[in-house]
Amino acid sequence: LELANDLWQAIDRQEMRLFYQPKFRSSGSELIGFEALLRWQHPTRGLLMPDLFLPRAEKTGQIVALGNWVINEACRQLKQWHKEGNSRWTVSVNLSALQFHQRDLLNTLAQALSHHQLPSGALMLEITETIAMRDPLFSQLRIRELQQLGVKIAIDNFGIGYANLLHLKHLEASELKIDRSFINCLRADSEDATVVSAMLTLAQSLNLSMVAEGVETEEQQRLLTGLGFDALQGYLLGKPTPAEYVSEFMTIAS
Ligand code: G
Ligand code: G
Ligand code: MN
Ligand code: NA
Repeated sequence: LELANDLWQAIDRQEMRLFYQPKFRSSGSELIGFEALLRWQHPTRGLLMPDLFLPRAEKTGQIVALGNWVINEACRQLKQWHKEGNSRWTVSVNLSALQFHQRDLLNTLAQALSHHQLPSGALMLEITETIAMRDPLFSQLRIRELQQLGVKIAIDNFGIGYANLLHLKHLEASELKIDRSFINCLRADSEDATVVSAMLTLAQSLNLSMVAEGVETEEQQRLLTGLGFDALQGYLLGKPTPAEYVSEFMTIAS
């Protein structure tokens, strides 16, 4: 409750931070972009993870202001990287249910992109499978609007919710991020490889780019690359870090 009160001032007091987790193309390991992950540098409690304050922010509606800040800050940082010569990098931003349904979302995005003079295709929005499937028709229309604006859509945490495959087809997203619970236990001799491989076939038939998150071991990296994943993310390749440290990932990539 205390946190909820502090949250109203947190943006003004510049206590919010974005950490960036790198995403690599699986063949050749080229660094292709980052997922932005919110942190709260609280004055007395230290660095707070989103699970501690986002659920409440969603209930109070504070998530909208917070989410708008995230979109603008991610665009500012991405423009900075583009100016530094990394003009092919993309940034993915997680959207909450409320944000996804919010009327103003398209304006907010269009303004942030034009203010920072970014090509809209450099920004990707992640919505969870659960959010996307709650009201499939709305999601389909909303995703179409977003695609028309030029931003890309990823279906996040795929495989743990109620994915209706027909709806998935109609959503016309760009990317499918397989939930890390499928990746975590992945080993060459495990059945999970069969499940993941089936998801891959599905994604390919729907023209979706396939991303594995939660890659923690070299064995997983080898397996996923062999299976034909397009991109990989996980602690093995890079943990979420402040923007000033992302150059460290570039040496891994080359
Ligand atoms: O960063 P971490 O792995 O602790 O993230 C925990 C959860 O918080 C994840 O589900 C992630 O998608 C979510 N999350 C992180 N940053 C944001 C954000 O800016 N907006 C929303 N809506 N969710 C976020
Ligand atoms: O729900 P979403 O997929 O957006 O959540 C991303 C969260 O997953 C972030 O909080 C991030 O810190 C976490 N994460 C990223 N890579 C790994 C990993 O390799 N292992 C684990 N356990 N968590 C990860
Ligand atoms: Mn995500
Ligand atoms: Na995810």
